Amino acid sequence: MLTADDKKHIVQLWEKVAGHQEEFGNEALQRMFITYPQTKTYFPHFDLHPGSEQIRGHGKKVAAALGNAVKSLDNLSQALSELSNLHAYNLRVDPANFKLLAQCFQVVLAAHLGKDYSPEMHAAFDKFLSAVAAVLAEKYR
Ligand code: ZNH
Repeated sequence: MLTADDKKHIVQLWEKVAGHQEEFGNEALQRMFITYPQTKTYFPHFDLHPGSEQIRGHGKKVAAALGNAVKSLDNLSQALSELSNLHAYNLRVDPANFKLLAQCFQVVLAAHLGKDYSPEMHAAFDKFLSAVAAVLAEKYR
């Protein structure tokens, strides 16, 4: 459950991310594929080498989806409903992987934002990514 303070922090944080969405998304994915190589199994059709344009393109989509979610903090389920269908029925990504991407995204934020990624921001953003992951996983059965 996101508190009013969490929501405020998440919106503030995303203002700092907004100009770098593609770059941060790309770095988070590159990091995920190297740190947790098991995540590569979902992308057999991608070029997963460092510098891959496909990773960059996908990073842009994932970051844009997160940006949209930030605009809908009061009804994430509705905002992410199509993506939730896609992940549950088509992609069938093991939800454990959502935590791995979240972890990588947070390392990217810490590396780029430094002091601006304060413990309060970290706490709020971690709750946000967990909430997004919960929605993406809610239709699995
Ligand atoms: Zn996912 C896809 C988001 C996680 C795997 N995704 C996708 C997209 C998006 C997303 C936006 C696109 C769609 C369209 O196109 O329509 N994701 C997302 C988010 C998250 C995620 C937001 C969290 C946060 N995913 C994930 C993970 C994984 C995945 C963790 C594994 C590891 N996805 C995926 C895949 C796909 C996707 C495989 C498909 C790709 C292609 O293109 O093919």
